Amino acid sequence: MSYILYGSRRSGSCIVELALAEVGATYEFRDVDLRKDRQREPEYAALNPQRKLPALSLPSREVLTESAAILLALERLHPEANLLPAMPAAALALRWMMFVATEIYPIVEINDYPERFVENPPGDAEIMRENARRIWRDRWQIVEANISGDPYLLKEGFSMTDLYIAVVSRWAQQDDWRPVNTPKVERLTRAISERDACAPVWKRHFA
Ligand SMILES: N[C@@H](CCC(=O)N[C@@H](CS)C(=O)NCC(=O)O)C(=O)O
Repeated sequence: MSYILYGSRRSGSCIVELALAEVGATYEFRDVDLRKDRQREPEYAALNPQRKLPALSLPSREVLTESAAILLALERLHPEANLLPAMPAAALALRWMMFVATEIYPIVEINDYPERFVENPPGDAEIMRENARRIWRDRWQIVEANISGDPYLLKEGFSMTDLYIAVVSRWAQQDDWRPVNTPKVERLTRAISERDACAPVWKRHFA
């Protein structure tokens, strides 16, 4: 049996889909349309009580959630795919994947659903969203300053952290800001979008 990925266009499921493509796994994609709030429905909540994407059902039918945990699991399940380099470079890759997963990714909920975080929407929600975007930009500049490779994060070459950076960097409506302020992130993202395994997936999500 193959993997089953629950996802939606341009969302965190794209990170997992890119990793599945990199390891050469077959998978079935089940669309849970975020634009129609399908992740809130009971059927999906039974898979992920947090009602967020992505979720990945493993061939063993264990269901995993949390994008970073899913990538770590895929790395362990498919060691031949080299999603991580050898130590000590792997430690750096993990450091920056967890930075994006824990310090940047959560901000997208404030950007996309600011009304969840304020008592008086819509006025307060807009202020909340603007603050979220400012913090978002500050944190991406930290990532930018720590990209030591070219085009990838590490000078040792590609790692799964590059998939994570490429997808999350597309969010929060920063299309004008990004190229000017984070050119290394842009170069890395372009390289991911052009990798043989990733290109078809990237096109489906971001073309
Ligand atoms: N910590 C989770 C965050 C997942 C997450 O925020 N997913 C977003 C899509 S990119 C989502 O499903 N949002 C819907 C919602 O908040 O209602 C992970 O890394 O997988």
